[in-house]
Amino acid sequence: MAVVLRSDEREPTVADDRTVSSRMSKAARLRAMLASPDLRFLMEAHNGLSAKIVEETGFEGIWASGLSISAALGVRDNNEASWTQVLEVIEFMADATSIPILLDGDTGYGNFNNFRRLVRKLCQRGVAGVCIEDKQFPKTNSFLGENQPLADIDEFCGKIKAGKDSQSDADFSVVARIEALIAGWGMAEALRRAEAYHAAGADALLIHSKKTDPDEILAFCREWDNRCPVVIVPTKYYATPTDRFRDVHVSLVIWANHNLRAAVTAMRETSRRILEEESLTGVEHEVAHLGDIFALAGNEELEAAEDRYLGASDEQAGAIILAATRGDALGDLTAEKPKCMLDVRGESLLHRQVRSLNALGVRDIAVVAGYRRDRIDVEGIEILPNEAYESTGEAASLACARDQLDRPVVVSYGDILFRPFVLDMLMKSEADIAVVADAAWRDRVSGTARRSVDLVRCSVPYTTDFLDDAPVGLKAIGFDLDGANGEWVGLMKLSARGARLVGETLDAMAADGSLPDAGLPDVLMRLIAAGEQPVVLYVTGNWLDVNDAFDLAQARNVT
Ligand code: SPV
Ligand code: MG
Repeated sequence: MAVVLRSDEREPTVADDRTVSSRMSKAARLRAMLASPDLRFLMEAHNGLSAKIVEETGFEGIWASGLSISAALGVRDNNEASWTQVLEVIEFMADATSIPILLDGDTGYGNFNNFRRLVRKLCQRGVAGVCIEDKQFPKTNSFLGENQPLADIDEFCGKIKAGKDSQSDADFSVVARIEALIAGWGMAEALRRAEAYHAAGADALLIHSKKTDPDEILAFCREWDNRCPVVIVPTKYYATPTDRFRDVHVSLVIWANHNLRAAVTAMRETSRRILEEESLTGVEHEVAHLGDIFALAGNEELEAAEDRYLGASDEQAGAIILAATRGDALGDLTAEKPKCMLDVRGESLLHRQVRSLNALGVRDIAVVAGYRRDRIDVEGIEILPNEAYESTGEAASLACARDQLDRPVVVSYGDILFRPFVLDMLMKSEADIAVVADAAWRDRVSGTARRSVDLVRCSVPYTTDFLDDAPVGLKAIGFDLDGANGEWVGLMKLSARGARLVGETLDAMAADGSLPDAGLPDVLMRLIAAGEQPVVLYVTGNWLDVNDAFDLAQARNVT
C-alpha cells in the first residue's frame, strides 16, 4: 500500500535518518550508510583518541586505516603489525566510540580461514564491517610501486563467502576492494572483478585509484550503475568536487589518512620548537590544554562513578586545622608567631599535626590562619586566611574553609597534641559527626577552669569494660556543663554528609548574625537541636592543648 503524506508531513531527511540510526547497532548503521541514496563519509582514525576526535567532530563513521594504524605503531603498511595487534587497536577504538567502524582488513591477513577468524573476532568486538583487498599477503600499500600482483578471482570470492558465512552479526558488512585499476589491469578487469565479488556476497565494492584525476573512478561508477553500493578513497584525486561523486551515485567516501598526517605535522613542529627553544612557553598556548585531554579521556565519568560505587566512607578525607589565634595567654612566646607555630622539642604543634595526618594518608590539609600567618612555614598545606581573626571565633574560622566542607574531613584545633592512635580511631569512624572526648577530664580540669573548657554530656558514661562497644551519643557540649562525661579534645571528624550539614549550619549562622561570636560547640548544639546525633569517641588522656606556658611545659614532655 502506498504511503500518502499529509500536507503537513514532510519527507524524511538525512537528519531524521541519523536520529533513527543512533538507536541501531553500529553494524546496522554502517549498512544503512552504504544503502543510503545520499553520499556519506568515513573519516580516518588510528587509535582510541583519534577515533574519539572523529566522533566528536560529527562524522557518522570511522575508517580504521591500515596505513595509519601501522604508521602510528611505527611500522610499515606491509602487514608488519600482526592481525591480533591490529585487533587490539581496533578494540580500543570501538570501546572509545559509539559510531560504526569499517576496518581496513588488508587482504584478510591470510587465506579464507584466517579471514573468517578475523570476521568472528570483529563481530565480537562490535566492529561494523571490514574491507578486504584483492592482493596477496603480505600486502604493500597501493600507492607504492607498480604492477602489484592481484589475488586470483576465485580465491578472493571464496574469502568473501567465508567471511559472510562467519559473521555472527547479520548486519556486519564485508566490503570488497578492487585493485585492478591500481595494478594497471584496466577497466574491464575491474568490472569483471566487481561482478564476481558482488555475486560472492560482498555488501559493497571499494574501487581504488592512484590517479590524480577521477576519470577512471567516475567511469567505473557509471558502468557499474549502482548494482551494489560503491565506496571510494579520493586520496590522490582529492581536488575533485564531492558533487561529482554524488552524480555517479557513490555511497561512501573515505577520507583515508588525514588525521595521521595532521598529527605528524603537529608533533614534528612541537618537538622542533621545544628542542630549539628549550622552553615550553612558545608552544603552551598552541597545544591542547590538559583539561581537554582529561575531558577526552572521560575523567568526569570516572568521578561520577567513584561517587556511585566507592561509597562515602572510602572517599579521601581531608583536614581543616583552625589556627588563627595568637594565644594571648602565652605572652612573649607568641609575640612573633601564632600559637600553632610554638616549638615542642624541635617541631611546631602544626608540623606535628600535619605529620600525624599525613601518616594516616590525609594529604589535603587546609589551615585557617590569622595572627602572623606569614610565619607559618609548613609544607603540604593550604593556608586559608581568616582576616577577621581578632574579632571572630572558631565557627567563623571554619567558615573560611567552607569550600572544603563537601567531603569527609577531620577538623582540629591548631593548638592540640594527641597520640597517633587517637586520630587513627577517629579516622575509622563512619559516623556523620564524631567528636573525641577525654573521659579523664577531671584530672585536668577543676574549679573555675570548668568555665573555659568545652565539656560534653553523653548518652552513656565512659566505661572500662573491654566488651562494651555500644555507640556513645553526644547530648550537649559547652562550658560548665552539668552532668558532664568528658572534655572535648578539639578534634572531630565529619563524613561527606556531616561536612555538608556543618557547612549549611555555618551558612545559617552567617545569615542570622550569630557566626562571628560562635565556637564549634555552638555549631554542634545547633545540629543536635536539629535532630542530628553526633557520636562520641572516648579517650583517657593521651592528648593536651596548649593555652599557657604551663601547658607548653607539659607539651615539651611529649615525645
Ligand atoms: C589505508 O588507509 O590504509 C588504505 C587506503 O588502504 S590507501 O592508503 O589509500 O590505500
Ligand atoms: Mg590500507
